[in-house]
Amino acid sequence: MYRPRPVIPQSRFFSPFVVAFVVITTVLILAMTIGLLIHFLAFDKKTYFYHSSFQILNVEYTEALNSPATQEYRHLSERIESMITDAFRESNLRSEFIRTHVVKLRKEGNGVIADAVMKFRSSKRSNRKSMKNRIHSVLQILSNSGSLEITPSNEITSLTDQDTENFLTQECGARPDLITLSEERVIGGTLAETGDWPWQVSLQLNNVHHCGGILISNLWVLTAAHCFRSYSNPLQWTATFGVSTIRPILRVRVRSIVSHNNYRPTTRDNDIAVVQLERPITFNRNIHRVCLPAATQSIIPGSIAYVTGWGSLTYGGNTVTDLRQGQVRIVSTDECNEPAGYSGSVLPGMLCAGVPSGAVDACQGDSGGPLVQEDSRMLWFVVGIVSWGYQCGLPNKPGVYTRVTTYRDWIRQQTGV
Ligand code: 4AZ
Repeated sequence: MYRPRPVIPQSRFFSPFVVAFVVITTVLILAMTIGLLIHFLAFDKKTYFYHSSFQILNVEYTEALNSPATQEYRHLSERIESMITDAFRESNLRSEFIRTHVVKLRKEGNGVIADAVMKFRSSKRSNRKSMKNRIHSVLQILSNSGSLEITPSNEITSLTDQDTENFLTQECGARPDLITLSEERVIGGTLAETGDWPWQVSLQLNNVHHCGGILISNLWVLTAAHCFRSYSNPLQWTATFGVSTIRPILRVRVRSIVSHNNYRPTTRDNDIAVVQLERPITFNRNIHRVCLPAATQSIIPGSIAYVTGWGSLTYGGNTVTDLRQGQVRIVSTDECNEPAGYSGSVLPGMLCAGVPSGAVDACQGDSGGPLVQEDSRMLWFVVGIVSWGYQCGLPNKPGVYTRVTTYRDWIRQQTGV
């Protein structure tokens, strides 16, 4: 009887060696393709900075444009920044353009000139000359778009990283990086990194940290008057810069100390002082000034602020040698003055800030240091000076700060800043 032989598939295409070869080759080719893609998409890229000026024809220069603290300055800078951004987003440079920042508004004739830094990310092999030409042609679009009459300058300068750093550190309140700060359950908050709070000063008595301070110009440090109650001789004091109080990156002697004439130790009213350094310092990435708010700026209850310092982590504890930061929220003076809080001891020249649990707070040794807030343009403003509080880190007992806006004119009278 005929029985068909079972058919054993003998196709040579399915030989295990061939299968293995095909799989390995495919994987290798895929890996190489992915590797090359990653290389060209990510590692072949470099950051480039350019500077250009923009003449604004239909805005008259006024005193309000003299300081980045005013609404006028903020508003005009934001409009210019968004016009430049829109122009690049709609151009063939959209994938290279990262961000622009107006570093200065200046007066020319009756009009305004804005200096802006522009950041791009493009291939290492790209031609910088053709890049300048491409930027130039995109910026030409600005002259006939939007409500601002802008004439872009023909001059586009490519900046080194050092040039860019100089531009940004001349302006007040710029942090080198925008790091997300986390809340932690210690009064000290979390450790700061080099350059995070470049205006933070350590005021040292015979070379030992005694109080915090806030750099407001290349010559002046803002602080609390109570720091000098027992020691008012400038010869005993130095100011240090950098995150470590024991290995500072700069130490400068103090020339003079000016405490507020009406500082009252019992009520702690007018707890503010300015310290003049012996010589002007040169700003860099890790040492530069914070912005001062306008006297009229309102500080909004509930808004986020950061306090920084080398103060103790517990009431009665030791100060620390590495700078710490804590995220808090502004507490309204009414709430702060409730019977469970400070029962009316918080005066109009003071400002409260804390967290409901109390866990993040300033403490002994933080005095004189900054409470800062970020504005819509990522510039940082000092709104408070660490002044007092009932112990540290207790619920309903937020930190109390000198309200900087109240003393804006006093600061100008004493320092010219
Ligand atoms: C102090 O004694 C001090 N919790 C500073 C700030 C606070 C309390 C005390 C705020 O220098």
